[in-house]
Amino acid sequence: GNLWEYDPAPETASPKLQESYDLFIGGKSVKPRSKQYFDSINPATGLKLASIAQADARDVDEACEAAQGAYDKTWSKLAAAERGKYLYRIARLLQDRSREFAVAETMDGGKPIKESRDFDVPMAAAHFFYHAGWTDKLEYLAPGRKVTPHGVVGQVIPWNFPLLMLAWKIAPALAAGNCVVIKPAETTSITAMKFATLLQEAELPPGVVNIVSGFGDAGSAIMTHKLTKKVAFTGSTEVGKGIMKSLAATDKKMTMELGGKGANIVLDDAPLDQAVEGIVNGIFFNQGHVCCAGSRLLVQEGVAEVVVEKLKRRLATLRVGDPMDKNTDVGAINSSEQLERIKALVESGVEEGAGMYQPECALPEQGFYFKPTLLTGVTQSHRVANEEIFGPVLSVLTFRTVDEAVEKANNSSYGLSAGVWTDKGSKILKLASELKAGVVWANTYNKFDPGSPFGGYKESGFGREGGKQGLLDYLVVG
Ligand code: TXE
Repeated sequence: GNLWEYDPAPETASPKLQESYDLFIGGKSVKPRSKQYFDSINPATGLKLASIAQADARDVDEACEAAQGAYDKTWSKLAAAERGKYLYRIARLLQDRSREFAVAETMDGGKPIKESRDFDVPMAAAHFFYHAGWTDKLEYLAPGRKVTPHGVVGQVIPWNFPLLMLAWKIAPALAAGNCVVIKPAETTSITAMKFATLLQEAELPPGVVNIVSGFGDAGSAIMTHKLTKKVAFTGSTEVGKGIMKSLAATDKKMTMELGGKGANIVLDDAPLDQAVEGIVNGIFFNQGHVCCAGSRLLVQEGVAEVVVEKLKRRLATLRVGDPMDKNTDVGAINSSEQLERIKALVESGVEEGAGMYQPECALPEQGFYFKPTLLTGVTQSHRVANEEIFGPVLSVLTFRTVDEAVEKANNSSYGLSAGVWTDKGSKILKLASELKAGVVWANTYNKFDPGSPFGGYKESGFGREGGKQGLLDYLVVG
């Protein structure tokens, strides 16, 4: 029944991985000037999957020139509805190749195949479908005003939703009439480079989208290039702040989607079994590599003990291991570096006095894995109550009154997401208006739609992605 679900022919199921992937500039596969390649690792095994071209500033320059050329000569000359045709075509091709993309995404990034299959790939297609419909309706975004594209936009994305972040960035940029230079994260370039072949199949005019793989220096070259008039970044708050500094003296438009420390608030009148499912989904979805993860559980004192007991029992039933197994709930940690970060933060929690619970489960011997973890008795001064862990680790705090819940939830440098579990609509409305978070879910968690703007308060960033607001961030409103 879901429009985005689509069963492709079985022969497209193979991920068809190449030994190496080059850059995608001006509609063609291009070798990096430096001739350097780096390894993409399968986090489920720790073994190499493919070699990835390492772009430097020279390649980025070429990509920006190609984007500007395509913008001037082709893309800005097309009738708006023609742009829409390309976006629809991209959406359909993603559906046709959905198994191939899902398998490649899971092998390269470590997320459970059921998530790539049922979430990442269909949502990526959904983003192109949604934005395709906007291309010839942009005037309704700002009635009576002139709306024009920026020209070339530069985009840098992280490794937690490699294909989906690519879609979140490219679809609105193209719908608004811009051309793109984008860099995937270094641990997850494969689906981005596969997407390049999909763009060729869609016969998107050369240069409209350029995809350059590489490290932070290439990302920085995109952000600071004179031709990128608008830049969009998703990644760590630290790198985001560095980019903002480097662009302080320019007139570039910026949007930043940075870290988070989402509070999932359970009131004593909540349906507790439903809440426990939502808490588990909120923090263990994608191994907790989610900027809007519900990584802080705030539970009302009267039900804290029973909620923690229910959570422990539920954690014991999570299947942790091979991401390619259809039954796996928690897959591999994206990289050994991320695994080390998670371990260090969990150790700090225990040193600062938190209780730790992990279910008994055997982890695969090879690869990067971390058990689903509860840290109980966490207080606001603990590092694990404040810092983004970006792993399958839930910090549990308690509160007495609804006002105290709001106070604790808002006591964070971040403000991306929050969840509320209660039986009372009036409490939902009160909390939704008082929580300083870009998205507040009520009696659910991690629900997304291309029409819903997504973005943060405070150090979680600024600008919105998705919906009308997201499109406006890719346009100049005159
Ligand atoms: O992020 P980086 P990392 C958080 C999360 C994680 C931590 C570190 O807590 O543990 O950040 O992850 C590119 N100019 N998040 O080190 O470095 C980089 O190549 C331009 C939360 O992987 O921010 C990659 O493509 N670009 C976050 C992208 O930035 C630069 C998602 C993200 O990498 C750059 C990811 C530079 N100077 C991490 N340096 C979320 N909110 O979803 C690096 N990059």
